[in-house]
Amino acid sequence: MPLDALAVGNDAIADVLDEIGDLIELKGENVFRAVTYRAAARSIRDLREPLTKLVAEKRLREIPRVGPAVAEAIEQLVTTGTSKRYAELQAAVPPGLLTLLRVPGVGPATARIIYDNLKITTIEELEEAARDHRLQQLPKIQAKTEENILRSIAALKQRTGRSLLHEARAAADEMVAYLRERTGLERIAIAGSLRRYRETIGDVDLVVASDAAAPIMAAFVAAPTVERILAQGDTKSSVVVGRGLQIDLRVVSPSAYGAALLYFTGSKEHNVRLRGIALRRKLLLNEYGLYRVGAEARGQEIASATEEDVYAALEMDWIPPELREDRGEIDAAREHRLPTLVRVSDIRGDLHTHTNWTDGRDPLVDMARRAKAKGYAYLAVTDHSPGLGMTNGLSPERIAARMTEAAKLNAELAPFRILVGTEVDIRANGKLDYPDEILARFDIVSASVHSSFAQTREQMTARVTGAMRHPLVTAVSHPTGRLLEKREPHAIDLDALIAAATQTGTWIEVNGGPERLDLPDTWIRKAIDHGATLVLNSDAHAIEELEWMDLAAGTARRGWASVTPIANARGLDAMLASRKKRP
Ligand code: DGT
Ligand code: CA
Ligand code: CA
Ligand code: ZN
Repeated sequence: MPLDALAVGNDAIADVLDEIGDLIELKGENVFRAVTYRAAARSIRDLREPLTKLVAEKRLREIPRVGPAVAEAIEQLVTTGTSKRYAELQAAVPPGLLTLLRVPGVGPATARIIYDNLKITTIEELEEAARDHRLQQLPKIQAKTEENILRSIAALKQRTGRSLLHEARAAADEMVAYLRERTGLERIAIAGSLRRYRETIGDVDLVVASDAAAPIMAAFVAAPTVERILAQGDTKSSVVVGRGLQIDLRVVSPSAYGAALLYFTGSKEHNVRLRGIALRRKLLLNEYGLYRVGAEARGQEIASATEEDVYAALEMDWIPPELREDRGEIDAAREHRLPTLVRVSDIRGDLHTHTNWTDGRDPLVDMARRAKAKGYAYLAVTDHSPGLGMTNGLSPERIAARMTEAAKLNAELAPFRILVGTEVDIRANGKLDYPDEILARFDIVSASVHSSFAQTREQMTARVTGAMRHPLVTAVSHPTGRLLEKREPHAIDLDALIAAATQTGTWIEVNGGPERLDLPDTWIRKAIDHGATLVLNSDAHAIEELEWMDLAAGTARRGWASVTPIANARGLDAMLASRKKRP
């Protein structure tokens, strides 16, 4: 498919060059030529100027690793949307081969072998062949490769095309910053599922208040991150930025900003219910405002400037976006009994983090300094136990060294406190990966499952609740094991897990890792209703990932959480005192 020539960005061109590289290899041409195209693609991703500009100024050869052939292809791609070389390759290579390449673990050579021998061109056929062990009978394909292919296909099937929250947030923030700088807009807000902190995002919705829409529309579609324009109108446009993420932008008059924000924040179910309530009062609610209907009323406007105005006119309290899912929030708002939701600024410390001693990137000193700079009172470092699959898990000697390191840093950073904890593996048989005398040395023991996910619901429930009954276990981490867009939650009885939490005083984690967001929101609400204590964690493996606490807080807010049930919304002493009683 030719690219939309006027709208192509550098990343889109780089993607095509990578694809040309793949096609060259699939066709069986000299691998060196494929390498040339891929090297050029890398250079282009690092460019600080648009290719369209370089083409116009005939400066393509200034790009590192771009020779005459590649420059010609780029010029054709930028001006016509395709290139001669690209078209020839596409004609020469069966289209199914590229499909096979989409499966991680299948490179061009493997794809060739599979296609030549089995004539496979779809992922379904590939899966069937792998199940029947027909792949490992082929030359140069091992049983291990076949297993990897099956696992990759399972992961591909989990993908819905929705984006993870942090990716959508980064793209939205970048666009908002750009529009603020470039245009004279009055107000701009992120609306839609992103404002509601839904766990995955279909597309990003932006609402702008301005009386002059045209320059904002023009700036939006010309933003540097834009790869493709889907629609461009007078007050509404849609674009695609990196990784296929769509951004919708609407410009509304400042007087209707509140009504528009309310409408485009959704959810649709929340909107439908609000509209029903309005209608019963002979009022019409839409994205422009709240109006009186009926012959004599003549569409008289009641409210529209702010969300608060609209909710107030419907005789309810303003509803935080995270609650707008039609899960009882409207009745609660009418009866003035919405919870005061926890804010990320209420969190006093992070109790699940990793360093470069196991699978993290940064040393403890950097993690601690960043945590202190964020305003935290404490940070627990919870590197892994040595168990199955854990690279470099901490031995007793290294735990002792870590205690010494932490004591030294604590002297320097006081009153900030580093707590030495562990993320201890719950083995398949339910046993913890450290003996009790070692567990007893840690301030925080977080237990979690990292293996044998395929156990039955009964086995998994017994395994996890058994660990929770251990007197030295402070918390259970990422309880469902789901990886959004990648892996289903494992089978586990969460009602039983919540019951075990309340009986034993074990905390349940709300993990803010953007792939996890685990415990999920609806279960958070149940856990709170049953009196369980939660702990909000980032599970950071690098200093900047400490910011993922925001996602944990957003998820907890979607679960109607106030500060009350949250262990790490408490100061150091109160938090430590609220741990399960130790023997
Ligand atoms: P997403 O994009 O799938 O993650 O979820 P949303 O909630 O961002 O949905 P989106 O982008 O289709 O629409 C944004 C908001 O616009 C949505 O939350 C509510 C409002 N909206 C969209 N379509 C309708 C509709 O047919 N009826 C009503 N009442 N509201 C709608
Ligand atoms: Ca959306
Ligand atoms: Ca949308
Ligand atoms: Zn972890």
